[in-house]
Amino acid sequence: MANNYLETLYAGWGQQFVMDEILFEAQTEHQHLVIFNNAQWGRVMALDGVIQTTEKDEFVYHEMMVHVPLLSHGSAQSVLIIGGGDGGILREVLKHPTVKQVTQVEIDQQVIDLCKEYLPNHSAGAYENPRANIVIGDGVEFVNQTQQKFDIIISDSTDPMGPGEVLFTSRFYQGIASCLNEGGIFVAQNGVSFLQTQEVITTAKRLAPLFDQASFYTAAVPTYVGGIMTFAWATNQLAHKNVALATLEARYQAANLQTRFYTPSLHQASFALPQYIMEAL
Ligand code: AG3
Repeated sequence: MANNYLETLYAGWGQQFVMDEILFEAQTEHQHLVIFNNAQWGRVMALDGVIQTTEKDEFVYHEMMVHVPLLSHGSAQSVLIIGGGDGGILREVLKHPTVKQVTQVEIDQQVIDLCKEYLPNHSAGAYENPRANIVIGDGVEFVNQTQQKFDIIISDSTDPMGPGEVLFTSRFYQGIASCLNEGGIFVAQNGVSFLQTQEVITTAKRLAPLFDQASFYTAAVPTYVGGIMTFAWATNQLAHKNVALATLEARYQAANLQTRFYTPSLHQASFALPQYIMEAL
């Protein structure tokens, strides 16, 4: 009989998957990692008891985390990715012809190696792209030490526990502020807002003193259960949040993007927040 995988992110409730086949399971240097096959979602990767990505719905998250900041900016040349070991963010970033150089700082080499092997469609060759520069290391140290500056910084972390915890601290956000180019944009996964409301409040409080604008946008990612996923957004260029639809459409066309979730209209709509989040902020 097949084993079941029960997500342990929340006390008292969690989604469950039938593991038709376990492709890889191990305790890496940093976290517990499992990749399995499921009839509904295809290959699934989980870290420390939390579903990170599935073949079927990864495009929702990766497109929204990449195309919203990149097309809001319009001429981003340099991008920094923190985390994102499965390669989905890197793959989407490299679709942008304006981007000359992408640096990715991932703490766990094994996540990259295993995802290349068992989730090959996530990175889809992106790690071999000459525009990509991969650093194995600590994201907090990197942003506080680098002399480089970036137009876009994307934090594709786990939830704020285990290795991901430091990627929600003021020290990390200070480093981000110091290595973001003028007019640059920072985005970060910020959990499922209905269940992780405190995370949204804490992030807003920590980003506010460092940027002229700290805000959020959302998307419903099916396997991040519990409602809408919240993405933190921070910039000193206020106009980036209100780019005209025609401009977004022109940039989308110019980049020749083929997307399955992202559209310029959805981009604009994603900044509309439910009242319970507005009140919490
Ligand atoms: N990293 C973010 C997973 C967040 C899951 N959290 C949750 N369900 N509340 C995904 C990595 C994909 N590249």
